[in-house]
Amino acid sequence: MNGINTKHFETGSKCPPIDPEKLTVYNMRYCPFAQRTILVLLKKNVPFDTINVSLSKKPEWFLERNPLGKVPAIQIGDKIIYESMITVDYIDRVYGGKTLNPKDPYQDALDRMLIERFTLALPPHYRLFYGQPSEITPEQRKEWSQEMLDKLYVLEEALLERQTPYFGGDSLMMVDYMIWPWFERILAMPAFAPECVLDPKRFGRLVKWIELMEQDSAVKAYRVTTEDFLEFRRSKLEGNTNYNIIADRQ
Ligand SMILES: N[C@@H](CCC(=O)N[C@@H](CS)C(=O)NCC(=O)O)C(=O)O
Repeated sequence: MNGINTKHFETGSKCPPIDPEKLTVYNMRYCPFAQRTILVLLKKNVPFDTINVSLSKKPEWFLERNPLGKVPAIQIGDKIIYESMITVDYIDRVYGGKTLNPKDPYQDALDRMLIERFTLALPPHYRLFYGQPSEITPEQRKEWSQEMLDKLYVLEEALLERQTPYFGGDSLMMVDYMIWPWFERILAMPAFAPECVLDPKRFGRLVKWIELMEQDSAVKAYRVTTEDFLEFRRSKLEGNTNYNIIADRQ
């Protein structure tokens, strides 16, 4: 019924019918947090419907379901769960298929701490991605790019320490999916911040990890192209965010 590339519902819209037997994701096609949830659903082959919502004109019924007003949220019957990490843990526990969280509690804790440390790279990333280019001096751009790359170095160190191709070990696990969405966006950054290139001399393991992740079927199924990210960014910077770039092409 409601696919991942459907149009985004806005304020004043009517909520589409919800199948009580099926999981529904409240999503926004360009949200990296919601992407975490979708990747886990795809990987575990959980059937789901998607309701895409506009975040600049949020439907009233969406705010009733998630008082934080953020995507992702999931609904199964009367149950509503929000916050990306909470949704993926729930899905991993409740649905069959490959278990993505590590069974060992210490490994699980190490993975979660790594995700927290990775998020320190996000403030400079967002400043560069959504800051008005006319208000960012070349010096600031270089400084923030450097800051982002320096904070990402924790990931290179983790792969070195773990001596495995994925953060989750020899196969792709939850920690990999929790980090991945921002890399699709980081790969689009050199178009407007040429300093934001992951130099394989410094980030050899991370670059190989990106190549492996790009082969994953869930990642491929939901991937947004660099061109579409740049188009989304352009529309947002112009103050008229276009959530329906992909939907309008369907
Ligand atoms: N901590 C939340 C963050 C989710 C989030 O910030 N989502 C953004 C879109 S990428 C959002 O819904 N923003 C709408 C708003 O803050 O009003 C999570 O992990 O799910």
